[in-house]
Amino acid sequence: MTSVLLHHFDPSPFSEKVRLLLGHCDLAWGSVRIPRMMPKPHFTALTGGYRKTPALQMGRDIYCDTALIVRVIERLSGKSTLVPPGQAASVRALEEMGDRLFLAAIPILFRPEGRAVLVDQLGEEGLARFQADRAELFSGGNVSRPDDQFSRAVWTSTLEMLDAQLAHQPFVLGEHPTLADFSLYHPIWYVRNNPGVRGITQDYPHLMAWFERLGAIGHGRRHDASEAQAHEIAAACDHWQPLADEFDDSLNMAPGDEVTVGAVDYGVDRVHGRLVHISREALTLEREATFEGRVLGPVRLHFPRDGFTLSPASSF
Ligand SMILES: N[C@@H](CCC(=O)N[C@@H](CS)C(=O)NCC(=O)O)C(=O)O
Repeated sequence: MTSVLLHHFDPSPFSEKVRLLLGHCDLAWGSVRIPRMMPKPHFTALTGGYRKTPALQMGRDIYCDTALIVRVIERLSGKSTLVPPGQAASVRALEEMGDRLFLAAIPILFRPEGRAVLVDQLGEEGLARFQADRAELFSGGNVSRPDDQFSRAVWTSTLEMLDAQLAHQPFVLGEHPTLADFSLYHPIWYVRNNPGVRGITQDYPHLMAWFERLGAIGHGRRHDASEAQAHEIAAACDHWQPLADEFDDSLNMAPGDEVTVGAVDYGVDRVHGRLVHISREALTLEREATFEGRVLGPVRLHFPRDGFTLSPASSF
């Protein structure tokens, strides 16, 4: 099997969602650490400008956004319990709840006690650079940087609901972990990782027991790989990953068309390439990757359809 590489950085909550899932699925994976903020020259050489963390690489195929990455991992692992057939809609809805909870977590990290820890970690100047980078991340999309009011409206009520649900069952949708659990875990992990604000997750005993159960899964069979090695692996690979479904031509676009793809929420930088495939769940385009003048060859980028737009290149 082509090796699986995760491009990520340690404190990244969306990366933790994937790391834990890789552990649960017992897949061997290469950990490629990337910078926490722009510029990320090795990473964007592969992604064509997509900047969000994480991305999953298999040879010359790069999967962007955890909504798609978790489904790629689910298929590789053959674990049908991750999206039980009778609960696919519930799993999807809870994944979206996890995304909202992540947004609600951000202002919590910037409350005075959380901010003090960030200053310890990054220094005042580092934190200022981090905030400027995230202001840029949240510009131009349909989701603006969340504020404290949003956070207070969403955080407590969501944790209360989850705690009540977990009083009846070990995992969010029953006896076994599903993708919903991994999607809801990481925003709580994000807050719990900051000792200044960790306490606000404490008053939910069932939720905390669930959190410990999931955290105990760990990251599984992880080994380190450098960004340069990830480039070598892409350049040396001689095959593509399979594409799902027939080409969906309902968007009046055809394979080979010059297109751009970008997220609609935040981190909306558009990636330019030739259209390869439109399936029910993914958009795939191909582009030539180069790094510091060296040709790495063609790479395919896969994005979820939901949350991304595809446009003819001429319209930009
Ligand atoms: N919808 C994206 C969200 C990913 C996301 O927001 N990741 C954060 C880090 S946890 C990010 O990209 N931050 C900016 C960066 O890493 O440059 C996904 O599910 O992958």
